[in-house]
Amino acid sequence: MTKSAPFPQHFLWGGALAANQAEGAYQLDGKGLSPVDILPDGKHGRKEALAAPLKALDRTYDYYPSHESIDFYHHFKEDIALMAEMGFKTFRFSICWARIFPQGDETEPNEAGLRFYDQVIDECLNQQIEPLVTINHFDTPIALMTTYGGWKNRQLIDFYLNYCQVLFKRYNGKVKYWLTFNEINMILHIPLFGGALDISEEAHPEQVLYQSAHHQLVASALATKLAHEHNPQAQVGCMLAGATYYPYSCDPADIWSAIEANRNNYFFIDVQSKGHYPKFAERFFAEHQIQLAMEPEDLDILAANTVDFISFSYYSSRLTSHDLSDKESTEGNVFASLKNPYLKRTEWGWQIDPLGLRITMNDLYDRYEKPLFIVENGLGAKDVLNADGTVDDPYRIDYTRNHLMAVSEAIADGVECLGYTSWGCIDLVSASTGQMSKRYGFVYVDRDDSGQGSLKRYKKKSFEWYKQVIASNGENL
Ligand code: BGP
Repeated sequence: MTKSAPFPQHFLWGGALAANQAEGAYQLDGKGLSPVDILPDGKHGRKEALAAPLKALDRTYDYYPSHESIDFYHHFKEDIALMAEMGFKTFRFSICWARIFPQGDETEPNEAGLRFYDQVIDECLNQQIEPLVTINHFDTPIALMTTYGGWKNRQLIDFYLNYCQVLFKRYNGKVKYWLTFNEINMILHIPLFGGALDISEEAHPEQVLYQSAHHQLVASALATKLAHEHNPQAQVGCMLAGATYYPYSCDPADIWSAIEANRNNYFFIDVQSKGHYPKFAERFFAEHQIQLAMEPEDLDILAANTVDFISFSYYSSRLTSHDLSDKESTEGNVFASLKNPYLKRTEWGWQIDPLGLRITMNDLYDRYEKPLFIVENGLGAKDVLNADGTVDDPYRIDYTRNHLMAVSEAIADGVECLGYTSWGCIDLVSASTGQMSKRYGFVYVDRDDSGQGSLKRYKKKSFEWYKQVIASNGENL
């Protein structure tokens, strides 16, 4: 199949992992606890623990998937070599805050934690792979939740900036692309991951969530400023759990519901990209009795330090209506969506909508006119490792091909796009289920849902396919 528009010459092809779902080694070399480290898997109370994390801290579970994960901590050389073999131009990974500042609030960093990332970054550079670093991917140290209450506390801005300062200084000249917060809008939906928050006992949860979001938005703006001070060439991006909401029907009430749902998502990027709170926020805050506490300089900080590019994850479009009561919903990337009769679904009920990626890209570009970077996209599936060590995953090839076709269409539409990093390019622990059996990778990792397996890596069929896609710069999809 051929693409419909050429990908730009220096398009950053690659893949993405996150520390909390891949590294393991959860207490090694002085690391403090991260949110995932207190969570069991999906079959043993993950949802409940996410909803009331402070209670989860008092409990002991049989098995914590993140404690070993795929042990990227000890396999990173082998894994980055596999990425290089596929021809990756970039590798998106995150730094675990609790490796650098185990309690989050220390003044001096943990040298052993930094040494790990020195090696990861050097290994990328040795292989001519551009590191794309997420500073905080669902990874605010647990100690900042227990001691300070998480991001609802303004002091976290200072702790975060101290952490950023260490990274920007240490990796100056080595890392050019930074993302300040993974899926910043997720704070509203998974407060533990997004903001180290336990809102289960809060009298007015929405107030807490938006106040915490404000702190993150200020922190993100100040981090952008700091990154540019260290290196004027640095490129700092925001990161959104993207996906346009469609209206269920042409009933104007449905159209309005979709507009509101989309605004709820754009809210964050409006601030990070345009530098101010959107006008619609005023009414939303008033109607929801939300009053943001701000310092006098906050609005200036937001205005002066907007992001250089807009990155986002895309798994599926979403569907909404003014009346949800009589309609069937389906699973998705945390956000609820109605079932779209025009779309097929994955084994986990996530709807498959490549055209939705083109729509989302056009929406984001029309609204912000800044380069986009697709930093997560992929298919979670139950792969089977054959006796001869092969894995046939034509469904993943189809999914990725169709989404890349949509990217090329969006580029032809005039959208600037810096690159594409496939999510979980090497199998890792799923964020929602805490299980290994939801696999995204081009590389299979021998590990099962109970933590058994050799951790040996195997190339799937999609590995060779993606390799030739990159080698042809997207000519051969
Ligand atoms: C995004 C997260 C990722 C990743 C992905 C897939 O929201 O940024 O960390 O996990 O979703 O989700 P899951 O692992 O639940 O299939």
